[in-house]
Order: sequence, then C-alpha cells, then structure tokens
Amino acid sequence: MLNQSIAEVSLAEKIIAGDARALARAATWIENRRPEAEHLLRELFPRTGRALILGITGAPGAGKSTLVDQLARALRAEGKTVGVIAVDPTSPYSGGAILGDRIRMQQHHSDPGVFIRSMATRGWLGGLAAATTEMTLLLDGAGFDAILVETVGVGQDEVEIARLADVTLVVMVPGMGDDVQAIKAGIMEIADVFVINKADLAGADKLERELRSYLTLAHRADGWVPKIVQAVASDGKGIVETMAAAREYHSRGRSRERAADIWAIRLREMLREKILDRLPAAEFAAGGREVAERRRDPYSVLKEWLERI
Ligand SMILES: Nc1nc2c(ncn2[C@@H]2O[C@H](COP(=O)(O)OP(=O)(O)OP(=O)(O)O)[C@@H](O)[C@H]2O)c(=O)[nH]1
Ligand SMILES: [Mg+2]
Repeated sequence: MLNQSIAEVSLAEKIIAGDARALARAATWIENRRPEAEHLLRELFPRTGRALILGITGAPGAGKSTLVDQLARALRAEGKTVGVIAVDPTSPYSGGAILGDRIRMQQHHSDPGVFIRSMATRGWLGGLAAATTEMTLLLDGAGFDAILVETVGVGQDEVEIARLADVTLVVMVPGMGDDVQAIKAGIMEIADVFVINKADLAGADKLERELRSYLTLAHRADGWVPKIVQAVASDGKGIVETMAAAREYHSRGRSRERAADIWAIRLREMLREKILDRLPAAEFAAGGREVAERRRDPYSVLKEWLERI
C-alpha cells in the first residue's frame, strides 16, 4: 500500500512536470479502469479547471479530425499547449478512423506541446461521457492550455460530452443530407458554434441560410445565438474564424450554477457506477431469473443488494 502511494505521488509530479510518458501511462490507467487512476485524479484535481475545453462533434466523415488538427496547429502557433482526445464510441478496438487520425496527427508527434489520445470506451459502465470526463481531467490537471475532444454522432453520448466542453462545435457538411430539420432535435441545443465544413463543396451557403432561419426561431435559455462559420478544414480555411467564434462564446463565461449543475449530474453518475461496480454481472443474471420465475419479488432482491453494498 505504502509503495503504491509513493509511486502515485511521483507519477502525478512527473505529469505536472510535463513528462509525456508518465501522462501516457496515466491515460492507459484511465482507459483500463485501473484503480490507481482514481488516486491520481484526486491529486491532480486541484489543478484542473484552467484549460479551454472544446468539444468537436458531427456526423462520420464531416472533417472533425481535420478541423481538430488545424485548430491544434493554430493554438500551437499562439504558443498554447494542446491535448487531443479522439473518442471512438462505435468500436471497442481502434478502427480505421483512429488509424487515419494517427497518421494525420503524426506531424505533431515530435512536438511535446501536443498530446494525442484516441480512446475506446470498453468496460466503462458509466459510458463514454464518464471515460471522457476522466481523460479531460487528466489533461487539464497536466496543465494543457486547450483540450480538443472529438466525438462522432448525434446521440445521447454527444449531449453528455457537450456538458463537459466549455464550447461545443458541431461540424456539418453541405449536401450530405445534413438537413437542418433532421438534426435539430439533438444537436441544435448543444451547438455553441456551427462549422459548415467542406465549404468548397456545393450547398454551403444554402445550408448556412437554413441554419440561420432555424436559429431565428430557436431561442436558447442563455440568450446565445450560435455562431455559424464556413470552413475548408483540409485547406486551413475558416480556422481563425472558428477559434474566434469559440472564444467569443467562452468569454461570456460559464456561470457558476452551470458548473455546479454539471458536477451534480456527474456525481450522480459516479455514484451509480461505484454501486454497479460492487455487484458482479452474474448477480444480475441470477436475480433476473429468480424474479422472472416468481421465486422472488424484485423489491426484496434490491433490498438485499443494497444491504450488502
Ligand atoms: N473537400 C473537403 N474535404 C475535406 C475537408 N475537410 C476534411 N475533408 C476530407 O474529409 C474526409 C474525412 O475527414 P476526417 O477529418 O477524417 O473526418 P472525421 O469527421 O474526423 O471522420 P470520422 O472521425 O471518421 O467520423 C477526409 O478525406 C478529409 O481529407 C474540406 O474542408 N473539404
Ligand atoms: Mg475523426
């Protein structure tokens, strides 16, 4: 026990000192749900809350990684350090997309001011958002100025991840059936900035008009009217404008109540995960069988479990 805690202290210190290998090791702990990760994050937590966290989401192939790469470059040019987290919710193992990202991001590999992590989220009871939250805390605590979190899709996961970002960028593409009507349900509420990427393709202006007319009807509780930026990420166009839009939203400041709300939700999720962790999966199967066969009622099963926990 004592040896273990000494090792953790030194790992946190190494991470704070900017040791990339120590950081990579800690990221693996988080990914593999190692118990050491919790102690490490406790130690780093007082240092968190300083990074600018940008969430980048959108349909598969929209150009999120290309945009992330360009944003990372722009931030580096300002002398800012950048952490990149690419989340892959679909496959439990690194797929083609992640491989492509690795190749694309390789130019940053010799740069100690950039840390890139592709993460799959297998084994996470708390889901994608929980895993990503911890990875973000790690990079924030490590002292990165900006953290870019790329996620695919438009589902509940994205809504949850939007909660952890200071600014959420939704990447859209003209003429891809990325019709405003189709996506507004989930994504409209979370987008602080819309990036119409691949503006070199036909239909960018049309999509922008559609978005604008939608935004005149949809009012957000915080009064913010999401910015719309056209970009050609593959040519580095629209990157400055994207950064400016993100900063404009961020400069309004996230209210203290909002942060408190977010932590209240997270604490609830963390509690649920801790409780579920204590019950082996076989218990659920056995309990399910007993209840289905009317050998026991579900309430007494729950009562027994809660007492045991
Ligand atoms: N024409 C055009 N192609 C682009 C642009 N930006 C990116 N691409 C291309 O679009 C393809 C997908 O880009 P990615 O950046 O991998 O897209 P992604 O959204 O990260 O994809 P997933 O992570 O697989 O969902 C690549 O072939 C890019 O080169 C752009 O502005 N214009
Ligand atoms: Mg990608």
